[in-house]
Amino acid sequence: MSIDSITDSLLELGPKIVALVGAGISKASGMPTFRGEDGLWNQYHAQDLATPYAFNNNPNLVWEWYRARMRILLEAQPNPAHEALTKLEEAGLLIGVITQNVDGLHEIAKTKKIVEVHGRIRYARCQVCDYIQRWDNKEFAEQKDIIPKCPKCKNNLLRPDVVWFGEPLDQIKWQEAVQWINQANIVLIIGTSGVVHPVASLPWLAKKNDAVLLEFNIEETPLTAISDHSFFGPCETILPEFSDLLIKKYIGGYKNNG
Ligand code: BV8
Repeated sequence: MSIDSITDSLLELGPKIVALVGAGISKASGMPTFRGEDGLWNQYHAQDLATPYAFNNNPNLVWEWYRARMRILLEAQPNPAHEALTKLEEAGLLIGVITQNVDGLHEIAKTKKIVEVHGRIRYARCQVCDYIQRWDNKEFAEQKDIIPKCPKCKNNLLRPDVVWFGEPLDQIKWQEAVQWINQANIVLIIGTSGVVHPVASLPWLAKKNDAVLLEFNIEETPLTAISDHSFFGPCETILPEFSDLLIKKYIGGYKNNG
C-alpha cells in the first residue's frame, strides 16, 4: 500500500497516534543501535554491562561504556524522524512518544509528551539516597577510570539513571505508556527490534484494541507479522514523508470536514 492510500484510511479513523520508538530512530543522529551490525552490544554482552550485577561487579567498566556513549551523544542532534514526531504533536495528531531510548533527543526536538520507559542517560543517580544530577558534559564524559561518588551521602556510588536488564521499569512511567496505548487507534512502531520486554508487549496490547500498527524499520522484526503495514527503509527519510503528507491532508481537508 502507498503512503498516500494509507494516510487517507488513517484520516477516516480520526487519528489518535502513539509512537513507540527504539534505537533505530537515533541511528541517523550518530547513536549506534544495540543489536544491529554496528550495535553497542556487538563488542560486549548485555549481561556484561547493562545490569545491576555488572555494575556492582565492575562499576568502572560500566561507567566507561556509558562515558563512551555520552561522548557520542554530546555531538548528536535530533534528526528528521524526531522532528516528524514533534510536527505530528503540534498538528494535534499525536498522544505521545513512548521511547526506549535514553538519549533525550526527543526533548531536544521539542516533543512535549514523552515517556522515557528505560530512563535517561544524561542523568546519574545515587545508588542509595535520592540524589540525582545531570552529567551530560564534556568534563564528566572525558573522565577516565573514575567511579563517581554521591556528593550528598558521600560514600555511595552514582549510577546512570537508566533501567538495566533485570530491573523493573518505573511504574508511573509504565502505567502512562499503557494508558497512551489504550487511547491510541494508530501506533507507529519506529526503529525497534521489538525484543525487549515489557515494552515489546505494547504493540500486542494495541492490536488487541484494534489499533492500526505501522512499522518503520530497515528490516523485518518480530513485530512485522502483526503490523498492518511496514515501511522498510531509513525512518529518517520515510517517517517525515509519511507525517508531512498526513498533516497536510489533515489540516487541508479532513480537519475542516471532520
Ligand atoms: C524487566 C536502558 C522485570 C539501558 C535498556 C525472556 C523473555 C522475555 C523477557 C525477558 C527474558 N529474559 C529476561 C527478560 C526481561 C528483559 C528482556 O526483555 N530481555 C530481552 C533482551 C530478552 N527485560 C528486562 O530486564 C526489563 N525489566 O523485565 O523487569 C522485573 C519486574 C519486577 C522486579 C524485577 C524485575 C528491563 C529492560 C530494559 C533494559 N534497558 N536500555 C541503556 O540504554 O544503557 S534496553 C535497550 O534495548 C535500550 O533501551 C534499547 O532501546 C532497547 C531496545 O532495543 P531497540 O531500541 O529495539 O534497539 P535495537 O538495537 O535492538 O534495534 C534497533 C532497531 O532499529 C533494529 O530493528 C534496526 O533494524 C532498526 N534500525 C536501525 N537503523 C534504522 C532502523 N530502523 C529505521 N530506520 C533506521 N535508520
